Amino acid sequence: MIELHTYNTPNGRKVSVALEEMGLPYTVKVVDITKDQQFAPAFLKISPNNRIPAIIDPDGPGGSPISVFESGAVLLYLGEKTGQFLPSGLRERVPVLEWLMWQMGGFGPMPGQVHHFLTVNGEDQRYGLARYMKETRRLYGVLDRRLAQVEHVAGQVLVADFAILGWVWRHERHKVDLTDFPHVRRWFDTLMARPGVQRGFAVVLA
Ligand SMILES: N[C@@H](CCC(=O)N[C@@H](CS)C(=O)NCC(=O)O)C(=O)O
Repeated sequence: MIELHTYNTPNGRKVSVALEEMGLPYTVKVVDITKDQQFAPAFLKISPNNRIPAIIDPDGPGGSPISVFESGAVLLYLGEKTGQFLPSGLRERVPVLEWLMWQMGGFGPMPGQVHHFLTVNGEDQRYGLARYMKETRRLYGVLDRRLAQVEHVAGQVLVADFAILGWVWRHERHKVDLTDFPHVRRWFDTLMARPGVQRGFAVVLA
């Protein structure tokens, strides 16, 4: 059974959602990042960047175990392994890769900075919070315009949606009102109504 090493965060939830949607059996190994468990030598062996999530698949390629870190790599690995939520044709795969990389490079790091600066006080907070809230809203605008044209970011529901969903799930925490982004709201409500997504958010990760 796949071991999911994770915690109750946007990046951590992407993978529990994907595993549930794919119907893959897995066990959860909680890595409590509030207690610095991400620095434990055993975890660093599978996730050298000391960040969750990571997985160990005992039944990896060729039948031998493999570990994967970085949530985007984990999602692509699981999509490739199962043939689900990741198209095989290159033309269909390109938008999945585009929107997955868009999430990994921006729509995660930027709202993550908002979460951080909300915990900072006074003058130290002002510039950082204004900068990252502005950039986060810009990214929501990009996503909203995309979702005005297509039902899901790459057409049908695919791993890129799970990656982005992990962060939109936290929109209240980074102070974004989805009524300002109606297409994101429609997409978010549709995905959150899926039984697999609901299981992925319900599994205890802390
Ligand atoms: N690019 C990484 C980012 C992972 C990441 O930032 N994880 C956070 C929780 S959401 C973490 O483990 N933080 C622990 C730390 O900062 O030491 C991924 O997508 O897997």
